[in-house]
Amino acid sequence: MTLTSPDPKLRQRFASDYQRPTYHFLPPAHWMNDPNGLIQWKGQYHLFYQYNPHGAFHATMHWGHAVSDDLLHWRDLPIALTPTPHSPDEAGIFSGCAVNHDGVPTLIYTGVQGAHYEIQTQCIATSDDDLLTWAKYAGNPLIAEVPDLAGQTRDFRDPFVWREDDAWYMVVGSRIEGRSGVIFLYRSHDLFTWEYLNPLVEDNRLETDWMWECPNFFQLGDKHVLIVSAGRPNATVNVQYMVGTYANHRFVPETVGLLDYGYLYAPLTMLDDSGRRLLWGWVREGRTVEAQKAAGWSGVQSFPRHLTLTADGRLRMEPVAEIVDLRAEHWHLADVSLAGLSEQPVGGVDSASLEMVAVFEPGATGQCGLKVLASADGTEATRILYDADTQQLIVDREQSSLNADVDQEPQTAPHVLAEGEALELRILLDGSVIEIIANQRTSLTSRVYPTRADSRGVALIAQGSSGYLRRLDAWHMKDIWTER
Ligand code: DQQ
Repeated sequence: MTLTSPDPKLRQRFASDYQRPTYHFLPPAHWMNDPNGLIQWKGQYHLFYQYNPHGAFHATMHWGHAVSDDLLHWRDLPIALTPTPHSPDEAGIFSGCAVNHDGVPTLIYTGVQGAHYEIQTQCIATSDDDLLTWAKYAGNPLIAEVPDLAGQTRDFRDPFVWREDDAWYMVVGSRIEGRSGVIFLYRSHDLFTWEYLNPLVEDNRLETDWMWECPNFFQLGDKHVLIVSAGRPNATVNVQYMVGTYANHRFVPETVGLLDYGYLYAPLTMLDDSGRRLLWGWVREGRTVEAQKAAGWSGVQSFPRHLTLTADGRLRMEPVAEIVDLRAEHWHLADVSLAGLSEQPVGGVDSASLEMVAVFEPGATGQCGLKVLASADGTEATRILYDADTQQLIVDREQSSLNADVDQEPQTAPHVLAEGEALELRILLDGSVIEIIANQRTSLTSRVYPTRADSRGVALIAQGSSGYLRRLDAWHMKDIWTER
């Protein structure tokens, strides 16, 4: 079998699509959703992802594959996993993880069967050529049955595997019929034979009556963290995290939070060689299925984030430090009183690929923030605001696009500042993607689809604010596919 990597020139056909990100990872074309199988192998970062090679819509899931030396620039590799007819993965290869099994690169994933993916089983594949080609285990599936406790047999997916003491452990996402999401915990001594232990979390305190998918479970500092994506067909989805303690195969959450208040979904983490816990997530689209098909691409990976814990046991998130190598032209503004100010353009900024760091003293009342992706004639702009009265982050998308068919409703996230704490906004703007992380702990990912090529301006904005801008730094970001 000859395997070819996607032609890098494939990307060029999107060169004039200014809604398409240029420094976030996405495949050369077509559909991508969850990150899968993250692993650092011989120094290189491997990113696999849910991929439909036949178009920009969710169907026939494969695992796409890319590799990076620096977490910034990626090289497309051949598709890693393809559904095999008359096998446990004949209808698709759903999400999963990668481990180093005594020197053998190993992928563990969910194989699905049936027109509605009604049979979901856990499968394994290995590589003997440094992750380029993969052989599925002839004895698949490894786990064919959902534990009885589930009361249903369909939703059982997204294995996440780790090494603990002298055994392998696996968590699989599922739901207990009529009750809640659940994470099932398994143990193995050889990675092939698995013994079901118990639900990882006994006392499910999260309000979700649907399944928990894409579990991640890992140690962070002196705590353990469980991340689950709470999925529900045709309804709001979100990503929740729990920080707590783990003993005797049971996890007891102490702190619960939302990992993101917007479009980031189904994240996956990995431990890299330097000991960093890194996270990628699927940034969903905010436009119609037809618009995605017409564009020829759908789905973006969030910029990799480095996870640590805050002093009060919440998740701290920051873009990986490597990001500074993408910074190019720089703009700086400092010491601006917001009293009486409504708008002050940041002169010269003309970019839809920006990293921004803004530090405000927001004052006791009113709103302050930034206007981005602003057209010269004022018809398009997106407003990223902090509302001091309600202590909320707001993304106002009412004017983001002249196209009425894209998501335009405002997005909000509660963000309470401690007494005297400044507001720090870290913003990664890239075409139609805006990742906002406030004070390293509140994440709001947005999608906006400006229609005008000149929607690239930035301004400082305020309304009824008594606050102060300490500083704003903005950098144009290099295109990871064409610039070094
Ligand atoms: N996406 C995959 C599933 C997973 C879901 C299918 C989450 O494995 O549960 O594409 O987005």
